[in-house]
Amino acid sequence: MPITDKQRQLAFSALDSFQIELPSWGFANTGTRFGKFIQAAAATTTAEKIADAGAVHRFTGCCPSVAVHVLWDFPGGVADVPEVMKVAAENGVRIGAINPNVFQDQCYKNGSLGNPDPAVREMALKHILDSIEIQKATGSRDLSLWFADGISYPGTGSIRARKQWFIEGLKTVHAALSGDQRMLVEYKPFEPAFYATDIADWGMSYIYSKHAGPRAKVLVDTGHHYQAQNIEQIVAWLLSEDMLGGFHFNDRRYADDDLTLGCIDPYQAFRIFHEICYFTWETGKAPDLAYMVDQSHNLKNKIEETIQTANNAQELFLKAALVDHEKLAAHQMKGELVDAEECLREAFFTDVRPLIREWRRSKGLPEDPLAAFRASGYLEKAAAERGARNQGAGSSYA
Ligand code: RM4
Ligand code: MN
Ligand code: MN
Repeated sequence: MPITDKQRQLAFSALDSFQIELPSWGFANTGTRFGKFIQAAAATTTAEKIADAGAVHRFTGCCPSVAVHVLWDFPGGVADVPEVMKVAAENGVRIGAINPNVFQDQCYKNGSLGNPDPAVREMALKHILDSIEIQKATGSRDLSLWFADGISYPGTGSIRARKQWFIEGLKTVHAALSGDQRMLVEYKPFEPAFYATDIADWGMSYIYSKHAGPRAKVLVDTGHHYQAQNIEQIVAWLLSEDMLGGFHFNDRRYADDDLTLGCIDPYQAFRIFHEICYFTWETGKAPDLAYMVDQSHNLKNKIEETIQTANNAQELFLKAALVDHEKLAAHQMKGELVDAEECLREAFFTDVRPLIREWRRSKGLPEDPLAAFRASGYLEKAAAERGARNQGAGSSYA
């Protein structure tokens, strides 16, 4: 489809508005539960992770913030904030969502906020409240909550008691927020719990958020659904209820695979973005959402894969922004099914890459971020500096 001036304008403002946050953990040596394949250039320290995220932002121009995990990136708690902020500023990025970690320590075997032991619930709560202090000190808007809580065998816990403990805990968390801070409640159907996860789906996230208070919103991780679930319908519902806070983007084929966004099913991400763009068109205002990546880069080079992710996200968002909404709405109202569906297909199959290249040129960004990154020598330098240390990293599962 030939691009009109109006579309070019629309495309540029869509690209100007679209930013996606990178996870610090996406640059570290990660693996599957069977083992890790160590990369010489992978980041180990928080400073290295932030430097890598900064490199991605320099080449793509659409990833200005980095989500952090408190235990992994702030081992010293709030005392680490000045140093982390300094590194972020040096690398041209800011600190994004703060992710407390209440799933790794030994005490959390039977859960955190849903643990039957009040002392463990208290510990989890304290860690989350400490994380809010980090959130305040870094000026981050979102506290991103994911819980591994649940039970793995029928009868081994009270589902209703655990729900109640969660409600109490989340209310206390909410009460500690101030200013424009929000808390995002992520759901996941299974893993690591394999019988009943305490926040298993969007309905549970919604109910917990409602109990917690108005600053609590639902976080949709695209990998946290059963195969046949209609994610864009969940998105549309949450949007219409003003209960959607943001996303963890990744692609999947089987379960929570954490693959590159768009690599398996680009039409899925497009359909999600379409619901958002359609909502924006209808209401005249873009919803206030945190777009974040949550991927585990185990095989491909981590920085290259992150650049691919950012490129894919931009392309799919732009395609959704180019849907002719007026036309679509008219066809929907008249029940013109084929024409309505064709509106979506027309936009999805438009090659938006030339437009994105034009936009990049206009911003002084490289037209091809991946090629520019490869030509920069960043990877070779990182491998030389970090290689010896990474070689010594443990790679076994057990
Ligand atoms: C979960 C979920 C969370 C992430 C943890 C480590 O599957 O996606 O967002 O923080 O993994
Ligand atoms: Mn996630
Ligand atoms: Mn996940």
